[in-house]
Amino acid sequence: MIVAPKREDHFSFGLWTVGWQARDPFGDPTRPWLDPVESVHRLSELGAWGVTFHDDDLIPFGADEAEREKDILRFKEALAETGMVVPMMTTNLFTHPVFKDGAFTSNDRSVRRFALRKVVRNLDLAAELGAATYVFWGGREGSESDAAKDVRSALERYREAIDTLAEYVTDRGYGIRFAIEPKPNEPRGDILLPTVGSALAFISTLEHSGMVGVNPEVGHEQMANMNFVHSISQALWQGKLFHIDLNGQRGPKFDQDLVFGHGDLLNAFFLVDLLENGGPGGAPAYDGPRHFDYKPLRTDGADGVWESARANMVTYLLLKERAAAFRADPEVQEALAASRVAELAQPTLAPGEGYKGLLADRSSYEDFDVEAVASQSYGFVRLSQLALEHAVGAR
Ligand code: GLT
Ligand code: MN
Ligand code: MN
Repeated sequence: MIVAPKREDHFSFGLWTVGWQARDPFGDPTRPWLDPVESVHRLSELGAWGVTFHDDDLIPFGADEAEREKDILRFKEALAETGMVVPMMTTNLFTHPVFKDGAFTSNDRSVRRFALRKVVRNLDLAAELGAATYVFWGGREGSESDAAKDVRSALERYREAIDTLAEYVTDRGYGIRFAIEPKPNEPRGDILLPTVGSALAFISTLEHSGMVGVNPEVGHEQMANMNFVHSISQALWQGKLFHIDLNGQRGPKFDQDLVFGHGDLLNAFFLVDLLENGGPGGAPAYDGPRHFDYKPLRTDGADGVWESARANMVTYLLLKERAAAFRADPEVQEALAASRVAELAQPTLAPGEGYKGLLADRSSYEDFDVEAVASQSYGFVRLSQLALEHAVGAR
């Protein structure tokens, strides 16, 4: 049975996703401009809960104050009419040619100052609209030539930018948290903070690190050949999963931004299982928005835009249902026990033991039967197959 998305599922979409006119590096747009007001209404009708956007998605770059006010007002009316919320906002620091060498890390200092001002302006709007999270995707922060970018200085300028903006938000009492979105390449040849791991390491250097987390995107991590479930697990383990961009990708190639699940389906299954059942006692491990950052296929018309929006949500819900069935199956529970998956949560040392107790324990080394333990089977194949059978609905 196909499940219907509801507000309580907390699904959100970027205006730039359904609104993508399908311009790519080789071809012109295949779809007309889509009014953000229409997107809010259509997404709401489909059962979504929120919309997210870059400043320029709503207000064209360079618009005067009167035009800006008008665009914001119309948008607010659509939100009020539908009850849709704005859980996240972000800044376009990549489309205009002024950002061709980056924004916070452009070699040109005046560009860096302009970028900060562009963000500050939109942060005020984010606070006004009640956005809890502000995303930083540094698509242009990077280089094509190692001769052209002093990467250590670039990281220092990145740090300076995020700390300056964090101070602004703190001083204003906005209560907004920042989420850095990693990507390995495209549009730059190499982008700074290419993976979740790099972003987490960078965040630990910040003065305001407590209010900065990550916004990992399925496809971006997979472009770097990373296992998204591992990346998300580490972000959760460090308490840094502030937001998530769900979509699909088929291996390390250009950023496909497919519908969620239309890439690595099994990894999507385990991701949903982690988000929904990976918390203490099987509770959700993540309670933020289930945000889709995808592109409706360039081949499709308006029908495909709304069909793909629906597909993202339905796929998520189907996988959630499948993951619940997987967890509830006694055969799976028995297989998990046989594979000793829960045993990993048990500390390696006994309470208060320390290395001295370990050295005194002959069973840990002198009397340890290496060959017997080496010959045991962990039964991981059976467990994996059970997961697959649940994922495809065979159980
Ligand atoms: C851009 C990018 C996305 C980011 C968006 C936020 S913009 O479309 O490809 O992955 O999440 O800036
Ligand atoms: Mn992407
Ligand atoms: Mn994204």
